[in-house]
This record gives sequence, C-alpha cells and structure tokens, in this order.
Amino acid sequence: MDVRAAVAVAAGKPLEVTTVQLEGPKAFEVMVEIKATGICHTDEFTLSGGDPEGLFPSILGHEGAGVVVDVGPGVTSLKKGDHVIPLYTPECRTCPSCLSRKTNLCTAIRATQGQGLMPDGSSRFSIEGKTLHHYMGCSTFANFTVLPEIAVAKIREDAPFDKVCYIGCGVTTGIGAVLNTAKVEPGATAVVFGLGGIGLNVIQGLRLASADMIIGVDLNNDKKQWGERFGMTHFVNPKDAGADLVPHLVNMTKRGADQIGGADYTFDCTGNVSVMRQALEACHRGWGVSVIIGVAPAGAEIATRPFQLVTGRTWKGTAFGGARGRTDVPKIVDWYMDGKIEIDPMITHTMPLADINKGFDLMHAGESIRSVVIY
Ligand code: NAD
Ligand code: AHE
Ligand code: ZN
Repeated sequence: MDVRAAVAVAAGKPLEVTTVQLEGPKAFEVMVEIKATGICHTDEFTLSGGDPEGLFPSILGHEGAGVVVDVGPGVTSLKKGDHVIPLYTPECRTCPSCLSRKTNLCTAIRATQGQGLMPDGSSRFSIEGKTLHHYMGCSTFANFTVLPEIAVAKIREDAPFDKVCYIGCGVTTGIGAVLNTAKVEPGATAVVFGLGGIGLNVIQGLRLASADMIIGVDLNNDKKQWGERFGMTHFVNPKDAGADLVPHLVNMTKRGADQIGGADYTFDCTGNVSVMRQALEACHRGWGVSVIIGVAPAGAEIATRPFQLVTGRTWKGTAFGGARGRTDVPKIVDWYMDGKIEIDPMITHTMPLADINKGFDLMHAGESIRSVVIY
C-alpha cells in the first residue's frame, strides 16, 4: 500500500516527504497506523551521519503512538484497534537477556534491527521498487509502519497519541534512568548535564524519587526556567564556571559534616564525551554513580583517570531508561493519565509531516524541548 513518509535520503540532507510503499505484516508482525511521533535528538544524530549504524535511505523516527490496523499470522497479544506505542527496545520475554532479569536489552531481534530490517531479514518499505531501511525497528516518520509483535506496547485507549508518543523514548528514558538504572533514593543529591527532552525527564524522575538537591547544567540559560518547572533546585551554566565546573559542582554538593562533596548521582544527557567525564568526576568519592544517557558519534571515546573509579565512583549507561517496554510503558502511560508525571508542557511544538524538517531546525536552534509530528 502507499503511505506518506519522511525519507532520510543521505547523511546531512533534509528529510524528503513523499509517498512510499509498505508491505503488509508477515508472521508475528503487526501494521500500525502512526497517529503522532516525537523527534528525538537520536533521530538528528543518525541523520547527521554520526551514527555508526546509520543507514540510508531509511525512514527514521522511534517515538510514536498509534493504532493496530492489521496483524500477521501467529500474532496473539495484539488485535486490530489496539492503541500502541512502538518499542525500539523490544521485550520478547524468552531470550537470555529478558530471562536474566538483569537488563532490558532484549536480544531477540537486535541483529536485524541494526541492519534496518525486519526479523526475517527483509524490509517492508520500498520506493519505486527500491528498498528503504527501517530505523531502530520503528520508522515512525511514516503514517503506517510494520513492527514485530514483541516490539509493541499495548496502552489504554483514552491516552492522547500526541502526548504519549513521547513515552516511546524521551519520557521513559529520563525517568527510567533515575528509577531503574540509578535507583535514586529519597534525599539524594544529583546533577543533570543537558536540560533538553531527556534531561528534563531525568529532573522529573528525580522529583518523583524525592531527591533533595537537583542541579541542572546547560550552556543555554533559557533552560534554567525549564529545569525549575520540573523540580530543579539549582542551575549552573558551564560558561560561568569555566574550567572549574567540576570543583564548583563538588563544592555545591558539600552537605553538613561531609566536606568532601560530589553528587550522589549524575546524569549525562548531552552525548558529549567531555561532559561525560565531568559528570563522572562530579560524583561523590566512595559511592557516586554517574549514568551515561547521551549517545556519542562514531569514533568518540570516554576517558578519565582510573583513580576516579578506584576511589569508588561507578560509571553506568542506560538505554530506554532500563525499561522493559511491553511491561513498563503501559504503566508510565497510567502515571501520565493519573497526573503523576507531566508531558504536555515539554511538547513545545507540533507540526504536520510535511513540516518535519522544521522540527529539526527548532532542535538545532535550541528553541524546542520536543517537537511532535501529528499525522
Ligand atoms: P536535546 O538536544 O533536546 O538536549 C540536549 C541539551 O544539552 C541542550 O539543552 C543543550 O543546550 C545541552 N548541552 C549541549 N552541550 C552541552 C554541554 N557541553 N554542557 C551542558 N549542556 C549541554 O537532546 P535530547 O533529546 O535531550 O537528547 C539528549 C541525548 O540523549 C542525545 O545524545 C540523545 O541521542 C540521547 N538519548 C539517549 C537515549 C538512551 O536510551 N540512552 C534515549 C534518548 C536520547
Ligand atoms: N547506533 C548507535 C547507538 C545508538 C544508541 O545507543 N541508541 C540507544 C537508544 S537512543 C534513543 O534515542 C539504544 O537503545 N541503545 C541500545 C542498542 O541496542 O542500540 C551506535 O553508536 O552504534
Ligand atoms: Zn530517542
């Protein structure tokens, strides 16, 4: 069938909005009509050419919500009409990773997903007979897409697509990094580097976890009021602290009889490897935990003195906030619907698919928190 999609034709080029062809779902697959999709910094990262797994031509997008319109043979957990969120981290519940209970990184279909293909090794998307690659197993920059059944979370029907699409990546990643990966305890001190679509969700996760001191760090002073809106208690612009940023943060986090300083938890939400080092080194000696959320371009590497780890700091990373999508995403939708977490104010811009490149422009200009394409 013909569908409308924004095609990533080559690295660094604007998306081309056009008609492409989509095959129906095969065994254990479903077709979903995407009603809305957020634009995440990771889409920009791949489009820029920085992603070692980036493939062109492809249909990007991984932060969607929509309705199941067709199911392939063998599908048992979904039916036509179900409201769903696509999952770039699937949850098969049978692979060694799912069964380990130690990770959310299901390995059932990771190899083909990284090749831009469905689990049977083929693509459902094409244009004039030429193959188009899927992206992160989702390809939500198309008004219809095909997904493996294990990569779909069924959600309640009263949740608005144009808001809960953000749970498909940014909300779950930020809040999950706090609750699942760092396991922040009440009263903790925390520093969040980068107050964009992810960092603000880390901040609201820290508020949910009852952290005491939540320091936000961003180069853009406009982010101060954004951070405060979601629970940030202090703001630092690295341009003001200069080379002394780490000692400055360590000093700020000295409390009571503890004159060593350093945060209990820090989070990198920038994808900049120098910031990742600062985040680790701003952690408290003996117990500080630093969580890397940002994704860095091909060739980038992190560095620190081993002494930083010898003296008890822990460096961790998280994908999709450690969330098991089919289990956790419906719960996070409930949290939103019950008013436990906020989404609406972070969706600063909406646009039709035809204007999707404006969403990328707004991100580059630092003017948006989240842009959402509404189909
Ligand atoms: P964004 O562009 O909305 O926000 C990034 C923020 O970082 C901006 O406010 C920017 O001003 C700030 N910043 C940039 N350089 C900085 C520096 N040197 N010091 C302090 N602040 C700085 O991006 P986003 O959507 O919030 O995504 C953030 C990162 O998280 C990206 O790298 C993205 O690819 C990654 N990400 C990872 C996961 C995951 O599962 N691990 C999920 C989603 C996004
Ligand atoms: N393909 C990149 C890595 C990109 C990456 O780390 N992606 C995160 C999600 S970012 C969402 O906005 C992720 O899920 N990682 C786990 C995985 O299996 O990809 C590269 O560097 O090769
Ligand atoms: Zn994302």
